[in-house]
Amino acid sequence: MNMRPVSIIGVPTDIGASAIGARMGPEALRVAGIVEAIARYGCPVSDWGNVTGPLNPQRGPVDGFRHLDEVAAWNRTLHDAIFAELEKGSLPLMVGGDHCLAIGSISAVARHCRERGHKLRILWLDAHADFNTSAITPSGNIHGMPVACLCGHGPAELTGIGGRTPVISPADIRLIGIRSVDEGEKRFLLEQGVEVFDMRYIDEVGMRRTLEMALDGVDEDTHLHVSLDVDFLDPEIAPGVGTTVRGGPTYREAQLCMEMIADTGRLGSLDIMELNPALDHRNMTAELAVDLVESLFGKSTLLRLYQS
Ligand code: EXY
Ligand code: MN
Ligand code: MN
Ligand code: MN
Repeated sequence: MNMRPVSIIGVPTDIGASAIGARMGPEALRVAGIVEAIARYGCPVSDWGNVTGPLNPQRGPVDGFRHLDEVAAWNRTLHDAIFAELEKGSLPLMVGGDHCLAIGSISAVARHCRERGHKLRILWLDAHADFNTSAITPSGNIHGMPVACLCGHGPAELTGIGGRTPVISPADIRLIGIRSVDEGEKRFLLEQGVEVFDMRYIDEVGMRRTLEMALDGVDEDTHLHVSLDVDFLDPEIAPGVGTTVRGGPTYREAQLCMEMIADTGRLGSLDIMELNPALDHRNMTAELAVDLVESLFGKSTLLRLYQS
């Protein structure tokens, strides 16, 4: 179970998306009780409020990118905020906000790992691969590009945050739950050798085997970063997101995924992204995300103790 103090950092922006609303995600997660849920499992937790950045100008793409300057500004701020938390020995929990912001959080995590000699493993839980570039994107939306940017494919403003390009190698990341990938993106993923556990794979071998594979090699020197895009979840249980795709993990599959991550004891940082309260029903998606966070922070471990 995690014993590090958890630091919540809200990032109220939808700067990397074309649909607006994810800017309200941090507040919806607070209303759903994210702070209390973590505290319940014995973790010290502080909510540091929200970082700030440029407003969303709602412009169209320029040279294949929507809002590049603004996206870069938010991510630089985030890198600094999250890096400072890691240096204090805290476990940063970024609540978004759209998924382009994982460029900033993971740049900070990768720098921390580099400087402290930790191995890095990223689990990217998403319906999408987020591996587009300006040359192949169908939308110009940078929330469809963060994994590519982190692997060094993107504009210098986004690929070098934290002082080194590429920030990560494809070998550091596992994509899980994927079921919507653009044609050019598919080819690029294959070419770069990114390991993808798509829904077909999960259907065939189950969530348990999938997580065993995705966590293979994680040891006591590993910093485990989880980047949860809530569109990972089936839209029937998680409608509050702008980019729903049918056929995602069920409630129990998602819980098992979180429980197996908790069992490693290596969770070092976490992003919860893309929640769009304007599309939600009675905050149910935020409440589900909080439920999953409880499992990540040891809910099932406690149940097992009671049972034995
Ligand atoms: N692949 C599509 C695009 O690049 O426009 C959709 C990306 C949606 C990204 C969502 C948040 O994960
Ligand atoms: Mn560390
Ligand atoms: Mn995503
Ligand atoms: Mn997604």
